Amino acid sequence: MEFKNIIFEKNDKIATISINRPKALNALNSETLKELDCVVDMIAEDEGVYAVILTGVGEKAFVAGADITEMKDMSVAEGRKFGILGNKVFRKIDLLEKPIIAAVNGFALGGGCELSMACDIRIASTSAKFGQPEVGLGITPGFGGTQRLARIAGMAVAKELIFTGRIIKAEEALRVGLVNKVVEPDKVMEEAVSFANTIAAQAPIAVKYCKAAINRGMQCDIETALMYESEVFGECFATEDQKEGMTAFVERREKSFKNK
Ligand code: DAK
Repeated sequence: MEFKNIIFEKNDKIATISINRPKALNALNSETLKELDCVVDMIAEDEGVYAVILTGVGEKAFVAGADITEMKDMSVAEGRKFGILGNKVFRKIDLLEKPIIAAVNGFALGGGCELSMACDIRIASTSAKFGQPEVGLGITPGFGGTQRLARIAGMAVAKELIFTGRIIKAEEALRVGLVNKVVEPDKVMEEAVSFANTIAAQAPIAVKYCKAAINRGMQCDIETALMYESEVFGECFATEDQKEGMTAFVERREKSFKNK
């Protein structure tokens, strides 16, 4: 399938999505959001994809936010439509039953920071910058920023960054727990691929259940969360990969998972 604003690549078990509007610092317009929506559906249905990487084309930006040029003159109805579309796509990434790694190669501002936070893991370049500058534009973060930043980095950090709109460098993002690892700019993709390959070597159904258990568990009380954990733990025993993983251990041989 041909896309205008994104590049989709598949290499063995790893799918890579690159937002491709470098002249606008990869800002998210409606067209890009629709393409993202479509590519996430494609990836969800592809049993051969075990892990996903999301990045931005160029050396300057991951995503510099929602497209301000497009949003500037939106009516209330258009703004609502845009917001619904964005939230739908971001939630789809949240619920994607495959791990997704954001390779943050530059600015991740507003909707860009929010997009990175919808991913499971963030690898940042030393030149990456994160922030939620929406209040300076007269709006609130609208693609989950108030909720995901607080859940990832804690309420105090979320309030500080969102109330002030302050943009932070990768090192600070690492210190507050917003990113998992910081590497030199030319190593971001390499590191993301290495993470993705390590994850893709595990039993994919188990990884899928872990993502669901962590995400769902963070939204409910510990008793319910632990019950859900027990449920997915039990479900693993219905998979061929559980038999393979444990048999390979006992037989002291290499395991070969089949996503079954
Ligand atoms: N939208 C559109 N174009 C953008 C853009 C953006 N967010 N960010 C940058 N660009 C464009 C610039 O207009 C410029 O285009 P030309 O003038 O060359 O045509 C080009 O990218 C290069 O940018 P600069 O010339 O500004 O580059 P600098 O190095 O000087 O500055 C910068 C880089 C990232 C500091 C600066 O571009 C900047 O401050 N950009 C805006 C960052 C920002 O405020 N991002 C947050 C956007 S607000 C909603 C849900 C969510 C949202 C909204 C609604 N609903 C529920 C309805 C989300 C809102 C946001 O994300």
